[in-house]
Amino acid sequence: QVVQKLAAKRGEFNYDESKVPTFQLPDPLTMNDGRTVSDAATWTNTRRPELMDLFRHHVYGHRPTTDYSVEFTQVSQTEVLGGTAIGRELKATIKIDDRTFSFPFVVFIPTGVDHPVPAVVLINNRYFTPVKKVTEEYDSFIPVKDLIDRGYAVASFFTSDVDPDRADGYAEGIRSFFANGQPPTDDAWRSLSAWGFAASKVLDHLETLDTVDATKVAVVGHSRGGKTSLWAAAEDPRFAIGYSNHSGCGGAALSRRAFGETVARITSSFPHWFTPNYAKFAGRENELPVDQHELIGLIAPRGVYVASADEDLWADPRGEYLSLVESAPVFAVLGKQSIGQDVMKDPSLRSHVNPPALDTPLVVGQTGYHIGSGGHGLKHTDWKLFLDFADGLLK
Ligand code: GTR
Repeated sequence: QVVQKLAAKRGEFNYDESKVPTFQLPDPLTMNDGRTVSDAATWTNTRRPELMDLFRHHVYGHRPTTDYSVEFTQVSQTEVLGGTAIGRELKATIKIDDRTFSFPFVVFIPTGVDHPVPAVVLINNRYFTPVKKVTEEYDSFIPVKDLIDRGYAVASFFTSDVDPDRADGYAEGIRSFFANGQPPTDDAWRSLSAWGFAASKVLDHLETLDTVDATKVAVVGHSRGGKTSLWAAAEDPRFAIGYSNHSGCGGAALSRRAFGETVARITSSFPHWFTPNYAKFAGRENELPVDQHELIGLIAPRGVYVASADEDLWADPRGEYLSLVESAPVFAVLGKQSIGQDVMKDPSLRSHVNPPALDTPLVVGQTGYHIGSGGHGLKHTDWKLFLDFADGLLK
C-alpha cells in the first residue's frame, strides 16, 4: 500500500475522485440487438447467456468443453476444535482419457448440530491449509472455528495448487492439463476462471455429503480470490451467494473508473489472470463491452455481498460499491430487492451515491455491503458481517 500511495503521488495511478474520467456504463438490460429486457425469462434465456459470453470473451476466458470425470479421495479425517468439528483432507482428481490432474482441499463439518448445514467454499490465495494448521493457529483469513461455531461447514483449497499464480506457471496447472499441454488460445480460460472451476469441483464434493446442504453454499474470496469468487458464482449457478472481499479491479470495482489499479496495470502485472482481450482495453475502459456491475448482475437473483476497506484505495472502494448499485436493474427485473433500487428509480441520486458509514453493514434484499476501516485484508469483522448476511439468506 505504501508503494501504491507513492506511485499515486507520482501520478502513475489515480487516487483523486475529481480525476475519475467521465464514462457511460453499459446497461445490463440492453441486449446485443438493442432491445431492452423487461421480464425474467428474457434475462435468463437471452441476456444472461449473452453477457456470460461477453465476459468470457473479453475478461476471464472460456472454460474448456472437453469431457472429464472427477473423483474425490479422502486422505485423512480428524476430530478437531475440541470435538466440535470433523476435519478432512481430500484430493480431487480430474480424469481425461488416461491422464489425471489432482489438487488437495480441506473440509470441516460441525458436529453436534442438526444436519445438513450451510457451507462456505473459501478460495485461498495465500497458502495451503492443512487441517492442523487452520484449526490450531487462529487466522482471520480462514477462521474455521468461527465458522463452525456459527453452524457452517467450511471447505477450502489453495489457488496455486490448481493453477500456479505466476505468469510462467501455465505448464504445471489445470489449464495446461485440459489443453493436453498446448498453449492457451486467446479465448481460453485464465487463472481466475480456473480457480473458480476448482471451487465448483469442491461444491461437487459437498453435494455428495448428507451433512451439508449443497443448495446453501457461499463462495468466498479475498482480493484475487474475490475476483475469482464473483466469477465462480457467475459461472456456477449452484452457488447461493458470492462474497467478494476487497476484490477491486477485475472483481467488484468498475473498470471504467480507472481508480487505483487499472486494466493497464493489472493485465501487465498479472497476465495469467485475464484473457489477452482484456488488456486491449487498457486506457480505453469506456469501450469495454461489459463492466463489473454486470458481473454482479450475473449472480442475481442469488445473494451477493461486497466488502471494501477505506484505506484500500488500490481496490477502489467507491467503485466496488457503485457496481452493486448499478446491478440493481437486474435484481429488479428478477423481482428481487437489492441495494441501489432507490437510485434506479431516481437517477438524479446517482451523482451522490456514496458507500455507507464505516463498519456499518447495508443489507437490502439479496445484496449486502460494508466498508471496513483499515487496509487490505480479510478480517474478523468482514467475516462477521458477511455471516450475518448469509444467516439471513441461508438459515
Ligand atoms: C495485488 C493486485 C490486486 C489484488 C491483490 C491481492 O497485487 O494488484 O489486484 O488482487 O494483489 O490479491 O492481494
